[in-house]
Amino acid sequence: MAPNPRRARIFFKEKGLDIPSIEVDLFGGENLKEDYLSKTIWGLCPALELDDGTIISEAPAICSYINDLHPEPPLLGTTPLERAQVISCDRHMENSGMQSVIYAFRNGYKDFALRGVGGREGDKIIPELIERGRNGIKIFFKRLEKQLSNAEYIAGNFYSMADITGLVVIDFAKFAEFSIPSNNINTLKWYEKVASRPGTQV
Ligand SMILES: N[C@@H](CCC(=O)N[C@@H](CS)C(=O)NCC(=O)O)C(=O)O
Repeated sequence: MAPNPRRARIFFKEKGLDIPSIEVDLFGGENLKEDYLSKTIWGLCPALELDDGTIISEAPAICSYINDLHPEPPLLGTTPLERAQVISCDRHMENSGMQSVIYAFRNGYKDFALRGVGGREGDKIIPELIERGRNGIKIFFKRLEKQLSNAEYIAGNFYSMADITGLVVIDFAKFAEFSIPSNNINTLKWYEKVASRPGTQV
């Protein structure tokens, strides 16, 4: 159910690639144990391990690497401007959308009482931040609706990594009991289109 590994899985599937994966038990804290930390000191998933043992962490870095090796279909745009728009929108999906859902979900999740921040231990959850997260999700939905009133997809009139992150954020928001507001017609139309793609069924 973890959203960031899902971003990478969808990206691979959209590229038609079958990349073997190993599940890491985040709820059980496997990502904080020596085995996983010896691969990536940041303790976060996903991480892509190459045949020579090199590790690439951070979903957008993994996607960018794969996109350069397998340019078709293009998921980061086809011109420098499109690429800039995709990266910009992807970051907004993450910083404004994903971060708000994390605040709202994580700070109310008792099993993570001392895991308030991903990838490390010892930070108490802060229930007051739930409200900040919930407010952030509302603002995110409003802004996404506006963004999608200008073009068919989040970064323009082409499907991209930003749509993958947007979809993943919205599916993850269900854990914080949020769904697309019923009068956000542009977002609902967009969601139907991206959620029904064969590549997103992971
Ligand atoms: N910015 C990172 C975020 C990675 C991240 O936060 N991953 C979560 C899973 S969705 C994680 O590994 N959490 C570890 C934890 O909760 O301790 C990315 O793009 O990959």
